[in-house]
Amino acid sequence: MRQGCIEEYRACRTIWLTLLLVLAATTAQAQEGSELDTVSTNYGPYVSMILVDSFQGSTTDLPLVAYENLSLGRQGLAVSRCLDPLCREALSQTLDNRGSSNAAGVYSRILQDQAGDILIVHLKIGVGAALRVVRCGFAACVGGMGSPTTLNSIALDQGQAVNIDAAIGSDGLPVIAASLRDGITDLGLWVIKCSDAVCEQPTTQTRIDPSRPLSGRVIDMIIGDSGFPQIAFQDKESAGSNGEVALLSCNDLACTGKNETLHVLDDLGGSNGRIIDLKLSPNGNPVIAYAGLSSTLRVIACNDPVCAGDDDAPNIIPTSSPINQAVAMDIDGQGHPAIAAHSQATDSLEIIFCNDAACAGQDERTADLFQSENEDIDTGAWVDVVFDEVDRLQVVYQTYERAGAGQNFRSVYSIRCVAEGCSLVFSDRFQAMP
Ligand SMILES: [Ca+2]
Ligand SMILES: [Ca+2]
Ligand SMILES: [Ca+2]
Repeated sequence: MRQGCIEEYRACRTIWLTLLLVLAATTAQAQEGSELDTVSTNYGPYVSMILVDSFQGSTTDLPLVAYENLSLGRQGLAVSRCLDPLCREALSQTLDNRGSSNAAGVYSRILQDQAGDILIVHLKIGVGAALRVVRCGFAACVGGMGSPTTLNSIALDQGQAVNIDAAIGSDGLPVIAASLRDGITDLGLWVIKCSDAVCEQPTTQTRIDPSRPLSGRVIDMIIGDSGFPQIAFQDKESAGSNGEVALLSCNDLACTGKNETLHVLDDLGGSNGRIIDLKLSPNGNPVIAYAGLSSTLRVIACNDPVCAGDDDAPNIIPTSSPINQAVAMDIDGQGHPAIAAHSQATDSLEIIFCNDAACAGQDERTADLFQSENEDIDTGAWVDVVFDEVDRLQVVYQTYERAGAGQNFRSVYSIRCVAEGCSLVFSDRFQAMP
């Protein structure tokens, strides 16, 4: 019978299907997706993902993921390129070594420009701190041939960057939002506009509001419908406050002239890092997801392009645990957001699909909740999400195993989700089998 199944696949299809589903379910519990870099043992803070074409152009949904690698001999900004949409196979490489600095790959943001080249902006911190730009021809970025990779440090007029985000401007050149600090002096939110593809030529550096030196420890930047930068950030007045969610809408490529539009929208929860995500809805209006007061997950879907008029109120999305470390959002073809949100209290990651454009009505759907029974395992403190062309949500997230003093194991997993659940990726996995 068993031999017959192997020889007569079709005749035993049901048995094979059952076996495969059992295997897939077992694998799902153990792995919760595909691990991106199986050689490294400690990697994955600051994950940032885009979806790219295959070399042959046959698919357009291959994850390309930037992160910090902390593994011995591989420390620095690293990239994993998935060779299939489910990342069953991936190539990984450290692109910018830590060198003499304390860390590299911090707050990395990966982007693809109109020509298809890959741009990664990240920080080296501590000794040898620098705001770094890495550019590679897509094919050359990981494991392929092509134009050489360019590495560059951006010369800052003042201070050092402590948080950043980046976008490709409507002129095709990079623009960076940064929170700067000079020693113990906070310099607030800045916009750094490059005049060439790798920011080698002098850049335009604009301090947004000198009276708000604590602003910008939380940042997310996009290019708005106007073609100019829009930045959702933590606008902070005093050291003890949580700060507020503010949206800066620039009226030029570099946010110069002290004539940008600023609207303050809501209180922000107390964390630093990437707990705010800004995207454009299909109608061109900003949508902002963030952790608000009392660690509530909130979404503001603005009813105009700059969130003006004091009528852009947040909706609170019920979550299983308080949200306070990482929030990542993308918007599907219908304009409905999906959000990955991390809870420090329970070390868990919740994947939520909204059933309307503003996540209103407290009736959003949790597709999955990644939570280990082992209290030493933290899931999703760094996470990124991107919808593919058919509105499946690609998720990359870090798991962190605290295994005692000096024994930390971090990994990045990729999984694909729809509103009905993340386990549905395994039906893709089955269909993809010969
Ligand atoms: Ca301006
Ligand atoms: Ca409004
Ligand atoms: Ca709803």
